[in-house]
Amino acid sequence: LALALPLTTAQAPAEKAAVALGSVIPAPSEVRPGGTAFRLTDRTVIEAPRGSRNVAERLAEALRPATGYRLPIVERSSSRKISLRTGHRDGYRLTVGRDEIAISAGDNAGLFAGVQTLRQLLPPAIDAATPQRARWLVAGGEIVDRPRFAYRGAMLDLARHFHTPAEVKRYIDEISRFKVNHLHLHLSDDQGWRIQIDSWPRLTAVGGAPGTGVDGVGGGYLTKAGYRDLVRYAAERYVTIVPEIDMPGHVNAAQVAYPELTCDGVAPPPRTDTAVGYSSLCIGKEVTYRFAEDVIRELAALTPGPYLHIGGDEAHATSEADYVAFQQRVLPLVAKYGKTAYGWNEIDQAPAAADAVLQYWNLEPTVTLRHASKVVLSPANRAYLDMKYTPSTPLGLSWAGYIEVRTAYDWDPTSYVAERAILGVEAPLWSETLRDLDDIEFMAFPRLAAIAELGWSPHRDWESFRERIRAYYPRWETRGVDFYRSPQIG
Ligand code: TNX
Repeated sequence: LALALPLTTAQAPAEKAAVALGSVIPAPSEVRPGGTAFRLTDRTVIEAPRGSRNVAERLAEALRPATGYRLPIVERSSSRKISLRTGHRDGYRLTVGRDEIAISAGDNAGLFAGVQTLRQLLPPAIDAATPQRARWLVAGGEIVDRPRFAYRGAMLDLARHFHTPAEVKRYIDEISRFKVNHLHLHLSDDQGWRIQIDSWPRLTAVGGAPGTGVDGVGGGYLTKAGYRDLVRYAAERYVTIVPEIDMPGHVNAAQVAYPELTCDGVAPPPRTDTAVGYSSLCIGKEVTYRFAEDVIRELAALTPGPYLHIGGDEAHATSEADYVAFQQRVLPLVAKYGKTAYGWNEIDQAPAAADAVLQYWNLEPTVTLRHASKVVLSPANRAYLDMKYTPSTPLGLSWAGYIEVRTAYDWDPTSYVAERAILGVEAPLWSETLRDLDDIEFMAFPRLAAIAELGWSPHRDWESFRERIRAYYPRWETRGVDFYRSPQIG
């Protein structure tokens, strides 16, 4: 299978088909091509210590379908091999020679990142689901790589349209290839409630019923068992799930299920439109805090990761004094159950946000931190994957502008706030207009890859990114990912 890639190594004629060592997204920190290529054959083995068995399995699972090779996982071997090793280092190091591809890293997450690099160094046919005739060459040389920011995130809105666990898993597969290591799930909003809470069962019985969602299309929710399964699946790919329950606004679905959560005790009508900013919990009622604490406690118990997101955005139906009073009581509840509070940038109005992580979604080019000291950047006019690419994009919204691929790529996180305040970057995908996985993929790719590169790579170079994305297209095509073919990429 002769794949005409624009980026090839010019080392030896026999190695022409190898992908250039640096043609990887996100761009690695250091790339040193040289030496002999490695050829993957039916005799190649995967060598890994017992403690890295999970990474070895992910690697084998990535390579077996298209090669048709057995690729046994062993603890020691003198055969030609791909070896995984943990030791002392930040990030990972990948060396390719005639007899061995060696990936070493400080921990399994680092090894997994190295494995994602290796996948992109093989020809695109490696992503096929059935055996392909191909020379599985990897160009010789060395990559030394480490993340710029600890948090590289994506967000999926399950509330406006529910997306099934199978769809979420497919999304995890795709984002983890770009070394994204957090998936934030927006689990409640005015239109629906998507996570089982035992102490408030009507939240899902009513808020997750068929027909809950924008336009009354969809419905559904995650049971606790389904949620735990997602957390485990994500963890096997070194992705931490960050759950979000949005309060004190965006709560209409909860109030439909439990009218006592409104001030007058009257249930509002269910909503299937896309308006925002009209609902609020009742700040003066004690039941509000029983509700918040029960939800936070149950969610914390489902969450092995450090962060619990409590929303806090667009609370236009809550007065500023009430908003601060609410956050002063609720933010500490997150700590009470052992988690770091995380919320949209509005929570910074409350002094209790001092220990919280802010997610910055506003458009102003400067972030002013009043109380918090850590921020995840998601400026809506750069990082929002639900904004249309151009006026003619059939899906998405445009309130924050149009975001072509270059707009998503060409910005510097440190122009918003000092580097030491940045925990990372996240690309949110709100799903008012998105019903299925094809819709999600079309809006996410290639822009998610742009945000992932900003979060990981020390350098940013549009021309280089453009070429690497262009070279990546056959991989999405092979996997049936419905990405947007931007005229900017060519
Ligand atoms: C604003 S940005 C919202 C969401 C909408 C989104 C649509 C933010 C924190 N809240 O409620 O879904 O715009 O782009």
